[in-house]
Amino acid sequence: MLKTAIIAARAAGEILRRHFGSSLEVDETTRFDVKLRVDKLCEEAIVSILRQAFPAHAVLAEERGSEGDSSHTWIVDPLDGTVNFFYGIPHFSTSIALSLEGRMEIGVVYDPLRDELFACERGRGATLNGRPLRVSAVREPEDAVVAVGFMKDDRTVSRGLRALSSTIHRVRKVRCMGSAALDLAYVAAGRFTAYYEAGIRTWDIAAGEALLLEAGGRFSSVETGPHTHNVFASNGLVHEALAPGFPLNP
Ligand code: LIP
Repeated sequence: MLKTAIIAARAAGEILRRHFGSSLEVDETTRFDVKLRVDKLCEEAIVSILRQAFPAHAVLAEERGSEGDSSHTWIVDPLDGTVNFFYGIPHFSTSIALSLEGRMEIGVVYDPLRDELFACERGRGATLNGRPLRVSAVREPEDAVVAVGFMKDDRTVSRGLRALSSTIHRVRKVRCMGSAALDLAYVAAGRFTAYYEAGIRTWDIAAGEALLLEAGGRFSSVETGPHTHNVFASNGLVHEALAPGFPLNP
C-alpha cells in the first residue's frame, strides 16, 4: 500500500512539475483561495492509481469529497499549497494518507520541485528519500521555529493572527509557508519545531500527522466541523510550553 501511495504521489508530482510556471486554468476564485484545473488533473491521476490497486477502499479527496464506504480510506490532497503554485512560489506538495478505521497507517508527502519524498508506515518510522527522519531536539521555546498557516476565512485568519502575535516574541522565528502538509513534514524532519493552523482540512494534514507521529512528534487537534480541525503539532519537547499560545477550542 505504501508503494502504491508513493507511485500515486510521484505521478501527481510529474503533472505539477509540468504545469508549474505555465498559464493555468482557474476553475474558481474566492477571497483567500483559488481552485485550479491542475488540482483536478492530479486528483484524477492519484485516485485512478489507488482505485486500480484497491478497488474496495474508500476515498476522501479535496476535489471530490467522500466516495465509497470501507474501513480503509485514502485521504488525498492532490495539490497542497494551491495559492503558492498559482503565484509561481515554488513551495507546494501532494499529500496521500491511508486511514484504517480513523487511524493513520500510511503517510506520503511529496515536494515535486525539490524531489523530496516524506513517507511512513505506522510502527516503521518515517523517512525522507529513504533516510530515517526524526523531530528536532529543540527544548526551549526561544530556540523554536514555528510554522503558522492561514486558512480561507476571516474567522480562522483572525485566530491565526492572535496566536501569531502572542507567540512571535517567544520563539526564534515564525514562518508562513502555505502548505500544511509540508509544514507537518518539516516538523517531522526537524526543520520546524512546531506548526499551528485553525480551520485546516483533513486532506491537508492527514499524511503530515502520520509522518509526525512516526518521527517522534506530538499532534494535538480538535475537530471544529466536517473534515475541519484546529491543529497544534510539535517535536513534543516544546509542546507544553507553546500549546497555550495556540488554542484548539472551536
Ligand atoms: C492550503 C493549506 C495551507 C492553508 C491554505 C490552504 P490547499 O491547502 O495547506 O496551510 O493555509 O489556506 O488551505 O487548499 O492548497 O490544498
